Amino acid sequence: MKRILILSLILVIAAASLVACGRNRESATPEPVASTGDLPESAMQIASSRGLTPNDINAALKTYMPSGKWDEYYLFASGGHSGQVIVIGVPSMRILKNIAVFTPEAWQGYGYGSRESEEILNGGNVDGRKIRMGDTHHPALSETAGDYDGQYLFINDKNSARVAVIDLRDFETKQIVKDPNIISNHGSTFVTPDTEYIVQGTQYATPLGWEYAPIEEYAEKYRGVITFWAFDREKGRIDPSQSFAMEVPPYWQDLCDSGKLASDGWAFCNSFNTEMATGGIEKGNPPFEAGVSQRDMDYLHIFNWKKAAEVYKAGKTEEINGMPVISIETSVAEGLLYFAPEPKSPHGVDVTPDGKYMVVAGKLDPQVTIYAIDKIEAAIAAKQWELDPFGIPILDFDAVKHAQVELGLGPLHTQFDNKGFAYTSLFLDSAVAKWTVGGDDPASWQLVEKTPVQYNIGHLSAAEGDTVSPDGGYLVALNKWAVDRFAPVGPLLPQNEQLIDISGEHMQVLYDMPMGVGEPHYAQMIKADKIQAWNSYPEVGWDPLTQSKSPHATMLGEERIERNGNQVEVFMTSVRSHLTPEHVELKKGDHVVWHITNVETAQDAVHGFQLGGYNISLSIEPGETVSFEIDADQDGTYAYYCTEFCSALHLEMMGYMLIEP
Ligand code: RUQ
Ligand code: CUA
Repeated sequence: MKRILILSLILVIAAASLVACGRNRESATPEPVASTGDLPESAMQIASSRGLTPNDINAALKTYMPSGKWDEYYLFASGGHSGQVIVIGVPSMRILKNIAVFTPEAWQGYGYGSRESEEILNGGNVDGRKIRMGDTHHPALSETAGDYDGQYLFINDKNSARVAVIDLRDFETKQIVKDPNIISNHGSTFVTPDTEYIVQGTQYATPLGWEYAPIEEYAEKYRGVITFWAFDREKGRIDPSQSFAMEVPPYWQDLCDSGKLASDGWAFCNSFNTEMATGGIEKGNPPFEAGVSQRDMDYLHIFNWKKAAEVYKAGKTEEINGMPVISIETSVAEGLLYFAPEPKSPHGVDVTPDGKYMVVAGKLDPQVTIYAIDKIEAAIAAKQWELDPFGIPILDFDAVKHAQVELGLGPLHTQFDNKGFAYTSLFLDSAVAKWTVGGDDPASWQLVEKTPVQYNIGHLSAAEGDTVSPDGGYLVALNKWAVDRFAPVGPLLPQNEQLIDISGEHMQVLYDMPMGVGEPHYAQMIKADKIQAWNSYPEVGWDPLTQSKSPHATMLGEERIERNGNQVEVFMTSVRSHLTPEHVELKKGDHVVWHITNVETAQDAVHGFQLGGYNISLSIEPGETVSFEIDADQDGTYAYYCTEFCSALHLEMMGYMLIEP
C-alpha cells in the first residue's frame, strides 16, 4: 500500500510538472523534471500529509521505475527451501520471474508431465527416489576472466547435495546433477574464474556415499568432499565424466570462494566442527551447538584446484561411487590442500576483487580476519606448518594473517564496491558494516560506518560485488527476520530484502521488499545489459532441453494422430486460438505420447496446456515443442485447454480427449 502511495506521489509529480512548465498536456513524451522549481506544490502536500521525510522522498525517487522502463540490474536470489530462484529487478525490486529449479512449478510446465522437465528433475533423484524439492542457498553466475558473463546461472541444493544449471537465454533449468558421495552440501555453488569448474562442498560429513557407519566411527569413517564439476560451456552442461572430487576430513565445510587474479588457481572453504563433535544430547553428550564451537580456531581450507585438476588428469585418483576422488593422502603428497587457522565459528570467506586477500568472518568473533595470498604462498614454501590429525599442513596463523578489523557482532559475509570498500553483514548487530580494503599496511584496513537493517542479516549482495570489477551503487541486504516490517500475514512471515544505496558517502536504505517464498540465502546482481535473453525460441519446433530443433516438431498442416497397436502418438499444434487436433480419440489401455508445438513466433504468445484428471500442466512458449506421456487407463471424457489468456477466443482454445471403454 505504502509503495502504491509513493508511486502515486511520483506520478503526481511527473504529471503536475507538465502543467507547471506550461507544456502541452497531450504531449506523448513528457519532458523529465529539470529543476526543483518544476515540482508542483501538490507533491509537497502529499509528502507532508503522508509524513514522508526528505530521505523517504529521496528513496522513492531512486527506486521508482516508470511504466515500460527497465531496471539497471538483475538480482538472482536463492528461493531457499522453495527450491527456486527468484529474479528481481534493481533498483525497483520488482519480481521479474520465479525460476523453477528443484521444485515442480505448474505455470512453467516444470515437473507436471513434460518429458523435458521430468528428465531434468530425474537427474537429481537420490538412489532412485524422486526428490521434488530443494533447499537452494548460493546462486553463482557464470564468469569469464572473473567477471559475470551473463550466460548461465548455477545453484545448489543443500538438502540432497545437488547442483543445477540454468540457461540465461530462456531462464530455464537445464540440468540437475547429484553428487554421488555426499548427502548435504553448502559451499556451493561457486565457479572458478572462467567457469571451468562449478565447486561444491559438503556440509555435514557422512561416510562417502552416505552408507551406514555407527556415529562412534565418525573420525575414521565419516568424510567430506569438495567436488569440482566440469562445465562444458559449448553444451551448457556439467560434464560428470570430466569432474572430480577431493576428499576432506569430517570437519563441516561451510562456504567457499574461488581465488582470482593474484590468487587464481586457488579455492578457499571455511570449516567448523574441527572438534569432530558428534552430538547426542539425548544420551547426555554435549549438544552439537556446544560441541561444535568449543575451539577458538577452525580451519580455512586452501585448495590448489589447478594442480588438483592435473593430478586428476594424471589418474592419481580412486573411484568412489563413480566419481574420481583425490584422497587426503594424495592431496598432502602433491601439495593440493592446506589449512589456515580461522577464528571463531567462521562462516563466510570472500576474496577481494584483486584476488590478493581472503576475508573470513567468524560468527562468534567481532572482527573479520584478512589473509594475504602472498603470505600463504610464502608460508607453504617455508613449510611453516604443523600437521592436523589427518596429516594436513596447518599453516602458522601469524604467518598468513594479514590484518583484522573489528566490525561488530556476528559478521558473516562480505562484498565489495568499485571505490575500495568492503561491506560485511553483521547478523547479531542487524547491520551492514562498510570498511576500507587496505593494502600492505595492516592499519590501512578500517571500519568506516555501519547502517542498521531489519533484521538479522545473513548474506548481502552488491552489484557485481564478488567479481574482479564490482560496480558499486547498490547493495541488497538479505535479512532472516522481518518481524514488524510488513502488514501481518499470520505466523509465517516473509523475509525482508532491503535495497541500500552505497553510491554516496553514507549508506541509505531505500526499499523493503518482502520475499514471499523461502529464505533467500544469497543473491548475485548483474548488469542487465549482460543478459541476452531470447524473446521467442530461435526456430519453430524448438526443444529447450537440447536447445535444438525437436524431432517431434509439428508444423501447421502436419497435425496427426498415429496409432500402432495400443501405442498412440499425437502431433498437435497450438496457435491463437486453437489446439489441433481438437478431438483425441483413444481406447482404454492405450499408451499415449503427445507432442505439442507452439507454431507462433510473436513475443509473449505463450500457450499453456492442462489436461484435467491427469496432473498435466505445460507451458508452450513461442516456438517450443513439448512432449508428455500418459496411460489412458480409465475410460471417460476429458477436457484439455489452453491456460494462458492468449486471445479474445482463449476460452475456446480447448479439445476433448475421449477414452472409449
Ligand atoms: S549461508 S547466512 Cu550462505 Cu547457506 Cu550464510
Ligand atoms: Cu492459447 Cu489461450
